[in-house]
This record gives sequence, C-alpha cells and structure tokens, in this order.
Amino acid sequence: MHTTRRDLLRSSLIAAAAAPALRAWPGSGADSGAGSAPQTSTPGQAHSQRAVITPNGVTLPHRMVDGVRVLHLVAEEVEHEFAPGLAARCWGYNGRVHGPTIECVEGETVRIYVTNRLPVSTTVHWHGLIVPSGMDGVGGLHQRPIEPGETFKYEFTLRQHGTYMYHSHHDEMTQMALGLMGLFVIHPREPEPNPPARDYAILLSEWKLEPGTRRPDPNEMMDFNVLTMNAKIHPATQNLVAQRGERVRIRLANLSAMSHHPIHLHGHSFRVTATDGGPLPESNGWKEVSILVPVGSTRTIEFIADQPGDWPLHCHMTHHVMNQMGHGLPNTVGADLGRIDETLYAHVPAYGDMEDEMGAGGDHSSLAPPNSLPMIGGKGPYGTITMSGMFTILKVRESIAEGVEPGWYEAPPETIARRATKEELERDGISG
Ligand SMILES: [Cu+2]
Repeated sequence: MHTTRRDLLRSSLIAAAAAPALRAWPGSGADSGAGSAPQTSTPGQAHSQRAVITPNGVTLPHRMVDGVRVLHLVAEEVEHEFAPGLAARCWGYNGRVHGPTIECVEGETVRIYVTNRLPVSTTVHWHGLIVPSGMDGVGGLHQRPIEPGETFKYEFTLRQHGTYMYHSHHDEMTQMALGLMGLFVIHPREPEPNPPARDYAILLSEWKLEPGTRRPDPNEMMDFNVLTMNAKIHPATQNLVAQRGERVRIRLANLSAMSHHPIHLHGHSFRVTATDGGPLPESNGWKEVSILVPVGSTRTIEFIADQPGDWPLHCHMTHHVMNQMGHGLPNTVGADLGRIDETLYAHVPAYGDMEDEMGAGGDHSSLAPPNSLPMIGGKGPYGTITMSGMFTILKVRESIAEGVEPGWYEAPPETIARRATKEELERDGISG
C-alpha cells in the first residue's frame, strides 16, 4: 500500500494533536511507545527548572537510589519509522531511535546500566562529559566491550552543565550509522534565575537507505539520502511552538557520520549561548540566523520568539532537505522536456517522481519502490513545501493552547505575497 503525502501530513498532525497536554507535548507524540513510561520525577520540576523537550522523543525514566540517579539503557534492534512510508531496521536504545534523552543535574552522581541486546558487542561513550578515564566508554581503550546479553555499569559524578550526547564507541562507523546515539542534558546545579519558556533539544544525524531496502548502509561515505532531526524527516518532524514574546532555547547536536549542518532559523535572529565546551559569556553579542553544528558538537541558541508565523528551522545544505529520490537524476534544467519525457520515463523511472513532486504536488508516484519517500515532503496551506529531510517548523502564536496543534498560521491578508495588479505595475513603472 502506498502512503500518499496527504497521509503523511495527516498522520503528522494527528500525532501532534493526540499527544497529552503540557510537558509531554510536543516533546512526546503518538510514537511514544513502551519506552516512554513517565518518569517518577522530572529533573526540571524537582530542580525548579524547566525540563527539556525532545521533539519526537522522550526523556529516559530514572530512579533515585540513596541519592544516586539510576538510569538503564538497553541497546537493541528497533524497527524505526523516519516518516510514514519509510521505515528501517535500525539500532537504538530502549525501543527508540535515537535513544531517550538523559536529563540530570550538575553535581549529582549517575549510575547508568547498559544492557546489550544487540547481536554484537558494544560500549557507550558520554560525549563531552568529564568522567574518569575508565568510564569514557571507548571499546578496547577504556574497557572491554559489552558482549551480547551482558549488562555493564557506568558511574560518575556530573561536574558540568549543558548539552551533551551519548553514543556507541565500539565499531562506531557501523553502530552510529544504525542509530546508536542520544542526547544528554545536564541542568545547572543552581537553577537558572531566568529559564527560557521553551527548551527544545534536537539531535541531527544522517543515513544511507537505498529506496526499497530496510537496513541503513554503514559503508556509505558521502551520499547520505535520509537527513534527520531526532531521527525523523519532515513532515514527520514535530513542530516547535512558542507564544509570542517567550524566550526559546534550542539545543542543537550533531552526530552525523560525515556532515556538518548549518541550521537556519527563519523570522528571528539568535544568540549562541553555549557549546558542549560550556556556556558562552552573555557579553557575546554576536547574533546569527544560521549556526554551523559540526560533527561531534552541540550548539545552544536562544532568542525571543517575537514574530508570529510559521518559521522553518532547517539545514541550509539544499541536499539535506531532500529525501532518497531526489539524487542521482539527470540534469534536465532548461531542456525541452516535451521531447525527452518519453525516453526519460522509460529509462529513469525515478524521473517521474521528481517531476510529480516538484510540480503540482501530486502523490507519491506508483513508479517508486516500496519503502521509499519522494524528495520533498508535505503540503502547506499554499501547496507543496519543497523541502523535507532536516526540516521542521517553529510556530509562533499570540497564544498557545498547550497540547493543541496550532495549525497553519493565518497571516493578515495584506501581509501575504501575491500577484501584482496591473494598476500597481503601471503606478510603479514595472513592465511585468
Ligand atoms: Cu545539513
């Protein structure tokens, strides 16, 4: 059965709207499976600090035992859906790709059990964290690998705060290409005097998944064709929301195999407030509208969401906002397609997809192989949105009803770009 792009959009909206209210939305959606059991206490709440929202993701549940925060990661094979119509057999933690976000507080001791249910040995590295050498998780260097069926214990005291990551550090090329990674957020020991109203975290990654196949290819070096935010592609990426005037924090992290991602926000400029090396001084007044997030790094940005509207947040590498079927096609720009269509359709079936998708926004062509997605994603209020992949939308509204999908922004009619009238063209001396 083919999934149409209408289905895609519909399911994405339903996923957001069906999610429970307040903290759980949009941090956890309809895809929150068994691994998303609510934690007994939210680090942010217990610490008078706002908890992090991982769009399309969840926070790892924990238990406090004699003052130690106890967590349990289970590395295992996971059937993961990047968007309706595109799924793959990946590796993740606790039934999710990527793993749940770990949230802790600076100064506390964490004890993290790692159970290996993979068919191969693995380890976990705490990326950016200052830990004793023996806890650093590099297989062969710091520890012997965790064999299938074994549970290892990592224990260390958190000596810093900020945005970090965790990932396999054993046969990295394969294990990270299959998805073994997650976010690790440490709240400051002293609660922030002025925490942001919304605190989002997004992990960027990239995959090679040949159309029609179901196993990401870890041997790929350059030609990645599924570019994700929290392991989802637009329009399955959950929207970020903000009420006008709220201060918003977005923690961007990148564990792609080979690509740095310049993440661009529309409608606002932001300040970079931290890297995974630590917070940046407030006197750093340099503002940006795009921020390069290098492989193996995090960048935290903050801004006042003062512009109502629907604002894309996306990688500015144009091939990173395209999916599988948008690559390796003949260059037909400027060609008389009327004369060569027949030949192209006969020899390059994918050409039909590209033409459909870039044109009137038709549904996924029946020529496409099963388990594949066209190069671009969902429909907007005015037609096809010609980006997918590493793309999401920040929805800024005068008021936000928590747990209710805001829908498309209804711009005042006089503020919408439109065809110029004859009178206007004449008045301004423009020959259209
Ligand atoms: Cu990119």
